Amino acid sequence: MYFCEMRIDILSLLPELMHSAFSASIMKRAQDKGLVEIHLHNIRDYSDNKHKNVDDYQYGGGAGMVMRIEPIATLMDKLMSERNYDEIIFMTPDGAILEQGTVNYLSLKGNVMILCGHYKGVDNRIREHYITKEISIGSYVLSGGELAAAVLVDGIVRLLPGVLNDETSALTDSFQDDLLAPPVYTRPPVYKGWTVPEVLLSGNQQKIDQWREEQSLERTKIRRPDLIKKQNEG
Ligand code: 6GU
Repeated sequence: MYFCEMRIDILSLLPELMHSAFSASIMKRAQDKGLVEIHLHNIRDYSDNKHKNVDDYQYGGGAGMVMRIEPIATLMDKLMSERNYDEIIFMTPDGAILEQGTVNYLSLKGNVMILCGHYKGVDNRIREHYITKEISIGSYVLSGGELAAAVLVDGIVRLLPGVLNDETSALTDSFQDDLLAPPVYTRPPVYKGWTVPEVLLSGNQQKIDQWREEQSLERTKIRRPDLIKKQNEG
C-alpha cells in the first residue's frame, strides 16, 4: 500500500459555499480513504477587532471594499508555523488561467494553501509577501473565489493515486494529451432509432482504438483548434 497524503487549507469569508463540493462522491471518498485532508477556515474567526471586520475602504478612494491584511496574515502565520506549505495560492480573476498542467503539478504537492478573494480584492501586501501562485479559472468574473477554489481542488484530488477506482482513467481524460476525449456510448445499442457507431460493437479492439484516436483528433480540430496549435508549437 503506497502512502500519499495531501493537505489542502482553504481560507475564505464564505467557507459554507464549498461544503457540498467536498462532501459527496469522489471528493468525499478521497477524504474518507485518508488520501487528502481538506480544511476550510473562516477568515472572520481571525479578525482582531470586536466587530470582526474583514474588509475596509481602500486607500486612495474608490468604490468597493478591500479584504484587510490582519485577519488573513494572522491565519496564514498560524498555519505556516504548523507545517511548511509548497504553494500558497490566491484565487483571483486576474491570475493565470488554470490549465491541466497546473492541476497535474499541484497534485504532486504535500501541503497547499488556497486563499479565496472577495470584494475588490485583497490588501496587496498579502499577494506580495505570502502568495506564491495566482490562479483564475477563466475569463469571466465570479462573485468570489470559493467556487473557483472548489474547481481547482476537485481537479487536483481526482488525480491523487488511489482516488479513482480505475487508476488509468485520469490518464485518458481530455487535456491530458492536449486532445479532447472521444465520444462514449452505453446500452442499449438502439434507442428511438438512434444507433451506436458500429465499430464500437465490432469487438475489433485495434479498429476501436483507431476510431477513438480519429474522433479525438477530429473533435479537437473543430472544438479546440488552439490545442492543436499548442501541440505543433511543441
Ligand atoms: Cl479565481 N475568482 C473570481 N472572483 N472570479 C473568477 C475567478 C476567480 N476565476 C474566474 N473568474
